[in-house]
Amino acid sequence: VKLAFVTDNHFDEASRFEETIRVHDFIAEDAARRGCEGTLLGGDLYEGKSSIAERNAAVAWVLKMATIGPVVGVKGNHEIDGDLDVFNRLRGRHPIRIHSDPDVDRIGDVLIACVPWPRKASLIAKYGRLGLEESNAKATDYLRQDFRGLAEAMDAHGDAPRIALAHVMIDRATTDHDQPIVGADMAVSLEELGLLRAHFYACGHVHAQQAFRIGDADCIYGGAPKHCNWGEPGPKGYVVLNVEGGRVVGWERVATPATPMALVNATWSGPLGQDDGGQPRGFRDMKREASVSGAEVRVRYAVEVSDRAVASRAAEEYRAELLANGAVSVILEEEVIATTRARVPEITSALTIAEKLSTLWAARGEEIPAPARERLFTKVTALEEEARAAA
Ligand SMILES: [Mn+2]
Repeated sequence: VKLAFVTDNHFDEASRFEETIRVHDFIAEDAARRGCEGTLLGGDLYEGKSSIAERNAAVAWVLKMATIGPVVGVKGNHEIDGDLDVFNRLRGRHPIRIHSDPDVDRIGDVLIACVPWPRKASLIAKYGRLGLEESNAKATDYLRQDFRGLAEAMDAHGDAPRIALAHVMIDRATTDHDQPIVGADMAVSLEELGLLRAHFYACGHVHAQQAFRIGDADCIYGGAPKHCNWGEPGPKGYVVLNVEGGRVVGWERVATPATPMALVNATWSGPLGQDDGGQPRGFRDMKREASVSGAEVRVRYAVEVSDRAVASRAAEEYRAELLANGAVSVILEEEVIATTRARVPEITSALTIAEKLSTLWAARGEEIPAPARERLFTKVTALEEEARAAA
């Protein structure tokens, strides 16, 4: 039997909603075409509390997945308590069950240990009342207790294939640098996950695709099916699991036709900068994380205050060039450099703040018009006197 494993969907009306729907429609069609007979959902179906439009889109997609076989899912850290209950009341062609509590489910003869996002507070509430320090240490013990319990519950079904479906932060996982951490609570180690004694670990939460080993079993992050944030340059997709003869015998990542989000970083080095290596004139240290063709591009460039206007004009030119080279859209973002200069020695010998400012401006070669100079001095002197009075 083949199962589709899809995770970190993030249906979000406020962010590239059309793209999300398009990519999920692709998955529904592709999974059906490949002969998948069930779906595993790894959590974070929503970005936050669901809106009507998000619910409609997510429900429509889950119902599509339920036409090829049962849908079994776990709650992630992004969903609000109770927000997923509606799915368990849906009448699809096949059953739909999303678990907000740890439980063993099954699709055909495949056992699924369902591990929703673990929270310290709910573990403590489930197993006992403790003080804060004691809680932190105990929560991990309780989580292990949950995992052992799920493994034993699967033992009761004999030698069936066992998949762990978990929304968890794995200790040694690397997140894409721009993935915001939401509801960060407790991380689990591969050793702890291993207590589930599964033949395959299908994990959600981290959007970057990666794989680990737990004993003889593969443990993977399915990764998000679309780009959710800038700075997620890696490939996007879902996973097809192949279960035969009572074991997970293979798995394959399927790339989705997700629109890339390419981040370009650069530093403004002045209009006389060298135009080499395809860098637009005036910029240096340019780093592109992905091809800009067909991508939504963000150009983030560092610039000193004094160069903002000229850099902005050059960035606009670069923007036009990227669009001509096939970028879907280009956002320009300037990052003004906070200049930390070496201390000007004369400043220390100047007595008042006004004198210090004059010395600093002179050292930097900055020309401040007399009226502005006067206004600043008046304010600074007032501040200085007030501070002296307070001291
Ligand atoms: Mn998550």
